[in-house]
Amino acid sequence: MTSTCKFLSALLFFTRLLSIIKSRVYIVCLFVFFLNVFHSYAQETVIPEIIRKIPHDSKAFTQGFIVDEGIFYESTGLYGNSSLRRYNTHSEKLIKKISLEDKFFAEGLTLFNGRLYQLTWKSGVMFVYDKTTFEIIKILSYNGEGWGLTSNNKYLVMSDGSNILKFRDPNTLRVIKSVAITFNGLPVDNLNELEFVGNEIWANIWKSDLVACIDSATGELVRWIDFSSISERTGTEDVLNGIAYDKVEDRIFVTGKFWNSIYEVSIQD
Ligand SMILES: [Ca+2]
Repeated sequence: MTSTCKFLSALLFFTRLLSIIKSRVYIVCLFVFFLNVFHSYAQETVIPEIIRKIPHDSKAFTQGFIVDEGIFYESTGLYGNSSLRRYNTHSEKLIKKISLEDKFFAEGLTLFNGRLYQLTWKSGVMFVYDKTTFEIIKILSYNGEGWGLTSNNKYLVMSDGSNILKFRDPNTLRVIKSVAITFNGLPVDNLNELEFVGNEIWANIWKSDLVACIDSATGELVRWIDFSSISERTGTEDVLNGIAYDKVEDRIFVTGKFWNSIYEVSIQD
């Protein structure tokens, strides 16, 4: 959104100057300045294209979303309605679902070393499940809130609603490093659902249709993806909150809380 604001601010600034400056030289210089700002905006923001739509349970309060071997795994939230579920990439019909105790509000979900890891919002509890049976193998604990979760072959990466991503040891949850995400020098808060896509971490920004693409090595925000053209958002709750990457077939899927569809999308680099 910062890019959009910058673009609109630049347009307004440019228009005002045109109205008060009569010199053609200045006008030409200002026009070149405006083109540079527009070029920067266009470079930093990418618009996705829909490849296909897949039905999604419109009662699912999506908090975590992954895909593995043609199977979606989804974590849904809310007290008294949190779950872990599995279904294939052609239908929302559930293959397996378990419900969490009413006291837990489920959050992010990832797959690491053949096990599913599921966060909870304010309980400081992370459940570790057998991927096939959904049996709880162990329960880990952490301080602070749990929002989004993803992993590579070494770390779990967690968000907590701030602009900080924490890289944690998968066995102990010890914080190995914390990275502050900024854009144009300003913190990018409300980092939520996460997904490793190659060497990048994609993070959707709570209550927006924007996804920040972050270099996982440096923490640099390399570009935005603006999903407003496909978002089913009508208010502040039904926001985009599911990003799943199929690294075998290089496919991206997105969905949101209470959305009717999962969208397989194409993103141009
Ligand atoms: Ca995800």
